[in-house]
Amino acid sequence: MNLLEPVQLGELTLPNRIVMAPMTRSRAYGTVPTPLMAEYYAQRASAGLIITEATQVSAGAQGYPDTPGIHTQQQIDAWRAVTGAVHTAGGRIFIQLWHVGRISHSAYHGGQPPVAPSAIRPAGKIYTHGGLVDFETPRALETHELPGIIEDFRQAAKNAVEAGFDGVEIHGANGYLLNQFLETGTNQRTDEYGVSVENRARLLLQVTQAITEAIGAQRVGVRLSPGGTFGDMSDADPAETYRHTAAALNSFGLAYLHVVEGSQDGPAGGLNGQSPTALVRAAYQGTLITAGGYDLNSATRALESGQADLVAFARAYIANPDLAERFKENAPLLEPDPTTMYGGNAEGYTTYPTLQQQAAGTHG
Ligand code: 8OZ
Repeated sequence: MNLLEPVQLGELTLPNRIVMAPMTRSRAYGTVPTPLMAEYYAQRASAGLIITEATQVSAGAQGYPDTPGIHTQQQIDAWRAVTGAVHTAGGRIFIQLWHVGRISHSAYHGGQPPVAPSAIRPAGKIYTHGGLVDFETPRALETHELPGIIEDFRQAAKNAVEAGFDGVEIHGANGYLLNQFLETGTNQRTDEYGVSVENRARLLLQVTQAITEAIGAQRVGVRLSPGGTFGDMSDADPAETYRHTAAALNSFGLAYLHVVEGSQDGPAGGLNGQSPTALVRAAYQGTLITAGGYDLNSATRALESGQADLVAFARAYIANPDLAERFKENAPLLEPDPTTMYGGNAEGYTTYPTLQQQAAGTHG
């Protein structure tokens, strides 16, 4: 098994097992995708699958500057240009559906506090258009508000299909709303969404149920980050939380489950010595994508050992639009410029050359 072998993902046949991982780049126009974003994703169409940057399911779901949404007709129409460009270039693209929960600020919500499972303030600071400020204490969602959150995810998934996406990935990872419900450090609820792992997983599973009913399970993936600490996350027993959650996702017949190996904040922990991917592999019977600092060799080992079925690459895809070709040729990779990661213009976004352009000196 190697990265360049085809794989079936739902009803799609991917030409290789290389996935472009979801990455926030903060280059939307407000919350509307731009033609530059279409160019950026189309440049990366030789990936087996592209997963877009995290995208708000509602206005209230935002927590970073210039991240896109998929809840207005203008956003849907702008995304259609992105999916059209990727398909014309021969690619396949899922959109990552996102609600940030407490990782936000009242500046994004007309002065209202962000919402979360419980009123627990994250440690640290947050970027707003006004600069870096302290996090605020979020407002705990009322039980009767949760059907509205589920409906926002369901409608966003329908909008994604209207916009021409091949599928959606539910963002259950990295400390955002669905992850906040899953873990005990952020969920102190006493209703049917708190205390037991069955209850903490309920919102994620209800969102998954609503979306799979709306657009078909073969077009739906879920991303999890077992033991991750990004977003000031913690859980009393992450091994059990994620074993239960991964096992509960078996029944849907999803296109895939996507596991984050460690996070921007460092390695995952608390999993009884298991890696996040190994823990999920043992509990989940379907197709598994693993992500987190892989290179060609470690990714090949992950496939050969049966740890995962596909491997997602983030940093490598920032600076190497033709990553699949580079892997095929065993060619050196370019390094991303950290100063152009978030926000700005084409520089450090669509300006990284392909191998061919590099050789001809015609680009970048
Ligand atoms: C880094 C900066 C902004 C957002 C994630 C959506 O970690 C993100 C994100 C990461 O999933």
